[in-house]
Parts: sequence; structure tokens; C-alpha cells
Amino acid sequence: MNNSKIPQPLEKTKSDHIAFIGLGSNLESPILQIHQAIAHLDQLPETSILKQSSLYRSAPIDAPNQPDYINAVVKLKTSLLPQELLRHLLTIEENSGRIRTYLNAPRILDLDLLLYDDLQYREKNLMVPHPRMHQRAFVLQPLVEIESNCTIPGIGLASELLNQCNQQILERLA
Ligand code: PH2
Ligand code: MG
Ligand code: MG
Repeated sequence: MNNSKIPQPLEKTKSDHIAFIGLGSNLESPILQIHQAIAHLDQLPETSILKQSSLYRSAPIDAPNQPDYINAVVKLKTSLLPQELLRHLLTIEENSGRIRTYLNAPRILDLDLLLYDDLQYREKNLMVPHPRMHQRAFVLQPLVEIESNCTIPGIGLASELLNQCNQQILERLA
């Protein structure tokens, strides 16, 4: 008979999750802003970047008379919970100098929590999947670049949704 006891961990181990973050900027050297933001995401506690997409340039959607946007998507491994991750994203946005004015105003840095495992979450301050991501080529194209078989929970295959956005023109930067 084996009387040995299984050791109990002192703390409950936090488990790893997969999250996708959409990055966007159309003010104050957008390409630089995106590179800096990716570096800051990689420095978050309990978090590391698994993949990052190319950068893409596109005209602003639902926001006329603004500079073009630069967008990208990164895939993270994290043991932060969705609300913790959101808090960190807002802090990185604030530290970039972003000032919140009106809806869809031009911005130095936008960090959107797009996906978190297969979570479907609807609260006032956080919606996952991001509620408009499935209609936006500037999110779907970089997402499909790094995760070709990606499914948006409750919506469908990202690659098929991207085909429906073919009138939105994106330029992939070298
Ligand atoms: N973000 C918006 C509104 N419109 N258009 C592009 N091309 N890229 C964006 O990141 C973007 C936008 C609000 O978040
Ligand atoms: Mg956004
Ligand atoms: Mg945002």
C-alpha cells in the first residue's frame, strides 16, 4: 500500500490563458506607438507574447477626416484574468499619452482585448469577443495572419468573416 501523500501547493496555481490584443494608432508616430506598445505588453506580469502580426495601414473606419491608422494584433499567453488584463491595457494606453474625448476620436494608442480563450463576456466595461472585430478587416487580417484557423466564439471563422470585408483596403507594411 502506498501511504505517501500528494503534496498540496501552498497557493492555487493560476493557469495560462490565450488572449489576442488588437493595437491601433493614428496620432504621434503611429508605427513607433505600436512597436512601443508591443514591448510594454511583453513586460506585463504573468504574460508573454507568443506571436505578433505585421503592421497594417488603413483608412479610418467609422471616423471620417482622420489620419490613417496603423494596426496589428498580438497573441499573448497570460495568467491575468480578463479584468486584470483590461486594467493593464488601459494603463499602457494612458502612459502613451492617450486622452479620451469622443467616440472614435483619433488616438495615440488603442489596445482592445479581442479574444480570451473561448470566453463570451458582456459587461459594460468589457465585452469579449470585441463587439465589432468581426466586421473590421484591420482586426481580422492581422488576426488571421497569426492564427489562420481562429474562431470568434459565437460568431464564426475569422478567415470567412474577413472575406466579407473585402471592400476595406489594407496595406501591409514591410
Ligand atoms: N479604430 C477605431 C475606429 N476606426 N479604423 C481603422 N482603420 N483602424 C482602427 O484601429 C480604428 C478605426 C476605434 O477604435
Ligand atoms: Mg478600438
Ligand atoms: Mg479601445
